[in-house]
Amino acid sequence: MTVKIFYHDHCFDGACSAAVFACFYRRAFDARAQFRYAGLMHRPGGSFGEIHFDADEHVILDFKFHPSEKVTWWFDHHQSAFLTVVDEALFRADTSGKKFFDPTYKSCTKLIADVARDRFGVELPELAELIYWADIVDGAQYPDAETAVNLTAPAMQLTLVLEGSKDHRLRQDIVRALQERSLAEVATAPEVQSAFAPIRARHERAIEIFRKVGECQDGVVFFDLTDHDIEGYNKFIAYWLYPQARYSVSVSRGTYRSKVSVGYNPWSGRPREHNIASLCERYGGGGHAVVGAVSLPPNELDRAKVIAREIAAALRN
Ligand SMILES: [Mn+2]
Repeated sequence: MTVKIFYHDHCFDGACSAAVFACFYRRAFDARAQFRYAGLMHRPGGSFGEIHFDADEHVILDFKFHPSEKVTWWFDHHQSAFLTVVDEALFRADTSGKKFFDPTYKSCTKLIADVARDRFGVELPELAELIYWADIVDGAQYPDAETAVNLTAPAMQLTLVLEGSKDHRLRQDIVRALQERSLAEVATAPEVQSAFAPIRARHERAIEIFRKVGECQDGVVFFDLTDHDIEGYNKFIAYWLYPQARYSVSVSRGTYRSKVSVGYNPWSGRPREHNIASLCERYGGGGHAVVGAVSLPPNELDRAKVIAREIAAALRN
């Protein structure tokens, strides 16, 4: 049997989903199945792009529903899994017993493992560590800021390599390795470590910049990052450096926008008393109750700074 696994690429949960499904399939259906892997990425307008169904079984994991009858297995946990009402109706009418959708799951990896155990009687105890970490990373359920920032956990290193590496062979090698080896063994492989080195260097530089510019007052830490070139930093750095801060506000300059970022520190030990989305909406931004942002054109940096200061002042009250 040839089995082609399409999975959410550049994503730790996507890679773990592919690894867990392959182990489950081997155990439940065909110990000698031949697996091929193909990463999928979200595209503007939601199209799948070019996709080739050229195996005996086609599996889509941690990614939206595809209406083709060639797709024999599907697992997803994203709220926005259906592009159209027709797709949703097709899923609801499916009687194969091989298509699963549950948006209450923090990770698709855990959904697959639970379905394997509960519906097919297949336990995968050797993958317990992988399943645990996929749930932590995809659900941002870190026990503390230290775990999210210090990057010593093998799962964190693999997450950054999978997200950042442009080498698709390396990303697929990781999917295969995760089926046979521990996270620590996979993460310490020389090819993974050499991809991780520049990512770690960028992260450490971001920490130094945050340390230099942070101003903490009345439970709000403020970062004016506009003199520095850091895009796409780890948002937990603020809470790791300033554990006493209840909120963080930062203003940064990017190529395409000036941005004000606002967040609540879940490890501050103090309750959130402000709705961050509503606060950002006052300035044309948005988000969730716990994290939000306001984006402005790149030439409105001065206005972004004023807005950031106003939001910080509002959060101090
Ligand atoms: Mn996921």
